[in-house]
Amino acid sequence: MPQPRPAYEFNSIIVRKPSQSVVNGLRADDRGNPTYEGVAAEHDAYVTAMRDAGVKVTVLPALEAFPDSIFIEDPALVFTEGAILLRPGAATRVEETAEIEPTLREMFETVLDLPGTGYADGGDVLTTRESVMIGLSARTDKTGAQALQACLDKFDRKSEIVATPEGVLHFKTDCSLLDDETVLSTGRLARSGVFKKFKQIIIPEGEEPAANALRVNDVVMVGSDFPRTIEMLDKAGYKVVPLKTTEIGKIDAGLSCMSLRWFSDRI
Ligand code: CIR
Repeated sequence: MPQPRPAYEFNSIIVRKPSQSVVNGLRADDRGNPTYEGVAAEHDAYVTAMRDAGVKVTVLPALEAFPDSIFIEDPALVFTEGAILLRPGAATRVEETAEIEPTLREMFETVLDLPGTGYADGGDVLTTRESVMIGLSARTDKTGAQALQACLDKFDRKSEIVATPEGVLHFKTDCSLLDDETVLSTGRLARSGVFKKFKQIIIPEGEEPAANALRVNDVVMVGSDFPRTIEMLDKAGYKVVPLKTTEIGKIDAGLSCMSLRWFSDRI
């Protein structure tokens, strides 16, 4: 049987430009507004890094009515097999799904709707080679997670529902995939035992927001504000690309949030 493609191999991503309203993005604790210029610069550098990593980037226009719409990972999920339209768990973000839908219908042959009435955010979904892990959080409820499992069944993707530590926005706020056998995780998430089947690299204490890193093809993108994590991954043999996340960090976002990533067999 042919080996499945590594879960971090991508040739396509979709991003959405930040709106001026991004300064009003949702956040759990107020550490001051990000600046529009700062977010835009971080977004531009991200797009460049993606192109350098060998990915075709589709850039969608900003949506002023949706301050958090730059975080395009949350209203949908994408795979080689097709796309899934989700129902974000924050009231101000629910309609972002309708905004992304026409693009996904154009780019994917199969587009599924999350059935039922539950909620699920893409930030709670970690796609690994063996299964799709769905974290329950304040944004993803059990009904939504189970509805998502029904969609994933249609793509023949195994899935499992797991827990997100209390007070953590999304499952992937605290972890990322480094390769098919290895995850980068905060200590608090690793202690829950969800990554028993993986090698685990634990984030140094105090650098927890670095856990939302992003492996894309040969490189691992990591927030540049986290030198100890960068050094640790570098020593472990990963090719690290540091990217500034200071401004998006003020509205609880990290590197995975800014793209929908998949391997398209149509290009
Ligand atoms: C929100 O609270 O929805 C945004 N301010 C941050 C979303 C981050 N997205 C992600 O982790 N996938």
